[in-house]
Amino acid sequence: MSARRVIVSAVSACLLSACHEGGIAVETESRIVTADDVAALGPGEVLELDLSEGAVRFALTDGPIDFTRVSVRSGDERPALVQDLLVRHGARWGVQTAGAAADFAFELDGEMVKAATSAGGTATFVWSQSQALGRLPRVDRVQADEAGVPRFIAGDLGTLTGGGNVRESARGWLADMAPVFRLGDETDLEAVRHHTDSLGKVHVRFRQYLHDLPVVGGELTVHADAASGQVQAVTGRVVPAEALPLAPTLDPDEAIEAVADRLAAEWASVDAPELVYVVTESGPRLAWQAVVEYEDEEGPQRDIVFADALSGEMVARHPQIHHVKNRKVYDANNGTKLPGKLAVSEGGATDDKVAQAAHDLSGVTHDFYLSKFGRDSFDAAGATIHSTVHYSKNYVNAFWNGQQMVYGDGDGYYASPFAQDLDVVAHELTHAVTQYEASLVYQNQSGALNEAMSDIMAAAVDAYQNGVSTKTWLLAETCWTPGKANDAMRYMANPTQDGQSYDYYPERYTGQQDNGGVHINSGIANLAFYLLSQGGKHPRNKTTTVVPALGIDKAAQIFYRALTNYLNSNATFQDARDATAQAATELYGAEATAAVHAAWTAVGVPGGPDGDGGGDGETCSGTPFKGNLSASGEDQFQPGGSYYSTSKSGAHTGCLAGPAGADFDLYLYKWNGSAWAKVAKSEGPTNNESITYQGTAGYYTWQVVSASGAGDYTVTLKAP
Ligand code: L5W
Ligand code: ZN
Repeated sequence: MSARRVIVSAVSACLLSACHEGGIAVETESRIVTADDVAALGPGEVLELDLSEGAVRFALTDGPIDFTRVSVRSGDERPALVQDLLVRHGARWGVQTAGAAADFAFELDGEMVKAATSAGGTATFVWSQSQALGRLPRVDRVQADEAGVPRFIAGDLGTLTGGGNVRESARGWLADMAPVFRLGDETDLEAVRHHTDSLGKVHVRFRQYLHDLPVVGGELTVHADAASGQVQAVTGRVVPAEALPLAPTLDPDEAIEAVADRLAAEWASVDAPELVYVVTESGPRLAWQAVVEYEDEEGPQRDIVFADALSGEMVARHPQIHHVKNRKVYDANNGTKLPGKLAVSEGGATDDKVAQAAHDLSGVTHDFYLSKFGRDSFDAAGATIHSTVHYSKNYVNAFWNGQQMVYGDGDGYYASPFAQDLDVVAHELTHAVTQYEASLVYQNQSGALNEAMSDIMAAAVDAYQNGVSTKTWLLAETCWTPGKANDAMRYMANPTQDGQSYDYYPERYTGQQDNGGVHINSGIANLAFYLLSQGGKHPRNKTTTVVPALGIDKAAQIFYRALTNYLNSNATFQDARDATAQAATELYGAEATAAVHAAWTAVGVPGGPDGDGGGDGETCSGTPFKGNLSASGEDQFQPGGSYYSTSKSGAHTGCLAGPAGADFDLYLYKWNGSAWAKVAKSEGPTNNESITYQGTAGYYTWQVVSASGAGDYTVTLKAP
């Protein structure tokens, strides 16, 4: 840096009041900094200027100055990067360095810096933040929170690259920008929604996770021009990991009980407390979160409460007043005019059992979506749920008409009133959710997926309300054929049981009826969902794939995520395979993804890893291993009494051909780190068995067992 004696003219270049003396131009000593001074710094070094020793003049005579490498302070104040000061105060000071000519110069003095750094919301950025900001083409405005994390940046912030997927491109852009927000590897940003507005701007919203915990209130939205991809702003609040606790010290139930007791003498909590970070007015906290319901003088309340996981203090309460259900049920009085006469609305009740059921069961479905997916009503924005009962005469149907649900009373033989069946209500309300999300066209494969989503969520709502049982997998068993016990309208565990539905993709219906088979090909996806939830093989042995059970909760999360993020209006079954696999990977990792692929392969949908699915690839091919079991109860391991290892995920197939008349069974084991765990079995009452198992990398071995009989066998094995 050079210190030179310069004449500062009061009119031309003097930006600082200190160089005025009664309006007369005076001679002032000022240090001059140029680009060469910054270029002379060592790697990572910052030029530090103490302005209490006098003002500094920055001149562009040697070219543009990298202001991210120059800091100024006045005496004991914290240093501030000049880049940061210019971004936030340059416009007010009349200093615009971008594109300025070589004769451009400006001065900073201690008073200016003191005023700038003490102004509210102007926490100084750390070096890595400023560096990342400095990489952006043009920053017009930055607002930061008290901790110095930006919550509003506008300007020309670069371009979204990466082709068609705007969420992925925005995510990539944010990954580059992570240092601006002081985010590191502990943070994950999940794209939750995007939309393009009438001005052609696309807004992509992200939710923050920190140490794999949700950050309530941690959100960023990237705003870009949809056509050019130019990022124009990024807004929201995120929480850096710095200095936040990692683990709770308080018991979740006790912590929630203590805060709920302060709200009301009587309360009920929905679901188990969840560990989260929550953004509060006094900064982020690690907290136990729970939904608590109680009543006070204003009526029923539903709050999300947050108890500090270390101190127990109630650090936040998010009233869900706008989340309180809003339902209206109308009576068509056996006519077809909609919506009919209002029969019951929120907070009320009616003697009409069918109208009351429509009210109650739409409430259960609403609560399911809110508690399982955080979704507030079918539009995810608290829309009122309208239903009409007693529609038409002897009407054996129910539907969502794009705006409301409509229920017939049935004819007493095929069906009793549809509104009294939770499956039907959940099915219809899910049509509304689908309309607002993937908008699956109600025809052919996309229509079958639309129907399947409704049946699948009906099963999940049934399980939410009643627990999982064989009834979970029956659709509309409550209203269907009231005179006949134990039957149902559809059977998700074995779709062809209704005499109409299909359960195997290569055999799907391709005619014109039923909008291209929407209610009958849905069986294919219904069965995939059932197998993913409960595990097992195709009920009619159309394939040999053994699907591992994930449980209905995880399976439902996967399908919901696919519906809301990855399916589009003309999706096919293969698209559903990809969408659910993607959702599974993101939610639960490789084993769940393999289970999803196995489920689609089991129902014959093509497009799996290693080309499996589609009815091909399940034939036995591979290496034959021979053996002999000399009596019932004997067993042998293959290959060759030993085991094998794979480094890849994929299909393991084994086909056993035993001696005629014998009953041999086949098992597959995987080493779980300390023992051999049985992962698949085929125990038919015959000499032949086959298994296809989708597995991750690891050690495997096959076991052949004689249940009865003796003799030579061949087992043909294939591994990824
Ligand atoms: C009612 C229960 C399910 C409606 N709608 C349906 O799309 C339903 C048939 C009868 O699949
Ligand atoms: Zn339907």
